[in-house]
Amino acid sequence: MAGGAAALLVFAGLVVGLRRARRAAPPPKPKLPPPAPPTREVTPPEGAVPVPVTVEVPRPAPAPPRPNWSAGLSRSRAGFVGKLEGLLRGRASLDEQTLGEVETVLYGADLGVRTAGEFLAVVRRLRSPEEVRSALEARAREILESLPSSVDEPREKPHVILVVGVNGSGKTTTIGKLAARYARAGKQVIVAAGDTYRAAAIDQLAIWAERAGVEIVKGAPGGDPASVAFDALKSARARGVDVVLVDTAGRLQTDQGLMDELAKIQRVMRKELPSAPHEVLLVLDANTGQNAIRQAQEFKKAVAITGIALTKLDGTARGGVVLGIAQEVSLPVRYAGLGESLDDLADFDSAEFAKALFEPAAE
Ligand SMILES: Nc1nc2c(ncn2[C@@H]2O[C@H](COP(=O)(O)OP(=O)(O)OP(=O)(O)O)[C@@H](O)[C@H]2O)c(=O)[nH]1
Ligand SMILES: [Mg+2]
Repeated sequence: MAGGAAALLVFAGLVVGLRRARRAAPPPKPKLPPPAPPTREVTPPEGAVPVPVTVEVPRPAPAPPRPNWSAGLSRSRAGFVGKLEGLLRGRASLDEQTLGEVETVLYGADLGVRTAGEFLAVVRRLRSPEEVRSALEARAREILESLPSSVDEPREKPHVILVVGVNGSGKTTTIGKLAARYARAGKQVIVAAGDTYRAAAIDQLAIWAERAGVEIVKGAPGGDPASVAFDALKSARARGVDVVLVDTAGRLQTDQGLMDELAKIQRVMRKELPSAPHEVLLVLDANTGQNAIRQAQEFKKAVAITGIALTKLDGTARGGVVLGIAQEVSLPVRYAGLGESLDDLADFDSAEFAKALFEPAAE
């Protein structure tokens, strides 16, 4: 009996010992993920203004092949400059009859009446037909170089570019090309699919974003373009993105409802970033000739356009419209579309443009 009790005591002692041992050496804890950062309020409290981060204005990398202005403007050169050349060839002097013919050519070109009038005044002051070409080239250059550039001051980050224009002018294509140039300059870019009217427009921008290697922020088709722009800005600010390019649906300058929508997009963006947009790029199709001047005048009334991207200069004889836009609307032409592929967007160069437009035709 005493032996059985001793065995029981030993067993009980063993159980207690084991329990103590377990308590002393707890099992290894499962590995936990690192603690989550404390959640931050992303929506600023009512009335608070986000702290601005001021940076140098990001620059897109240069267009990779040097733009061939001469080839790009060959059809425009054949237009009014070719006609002028034809009529002046073999004339001994700038007599009244010749000046009358020069006047007809100038006013029939897509220069706008102001530029046509100035060019005529320049020609009237000359002594011989041989001086016409270089005198007009010099005046064209002066007109283009006198335009103000308003985007050189340091701005808040991200640099926001709102892209507007009539249907089919080349907005989405220009955004794709610009996004690629900013990305090549080492900038982080978001494109915002603010054309929510057509699902195909969102898909088209997504294809350009992929080609350019940049991110896209989309909304639902039929959604509010202003909220897509707002979301893109919020996301860009949260992640330190450098450039936001906002696509918009094409709209006729005569459609007041749609023009008001542009102002709304601008207002809503300013709730997130009060200085946005830093650039409003009006995309004009050079083929539309003088109508492009009217478009610029009307868009300017709805939003503060800072510059123009003139597209399809490669396929038109109406490149002279650049001068009309510059003079009658007083807006700088920033970019020139010289083709349909990713690399076909050049910085507008006044000197190259004027030179190519007035270049003598190859004999
Ligand atoms: N040749 C040439 N074609 C261009 C240029 N820029 C755009 N295009 C063409 O013009 C057409 C319309 O371009 P989009 O970028 O879709 O124009 P959009 O302004 O976005 O059009 P919507 O969104 O419908 O208003 C496309 O076929 C482009 O390839 C250019 O510089 N040169
Ligand atoms: Mg588009």
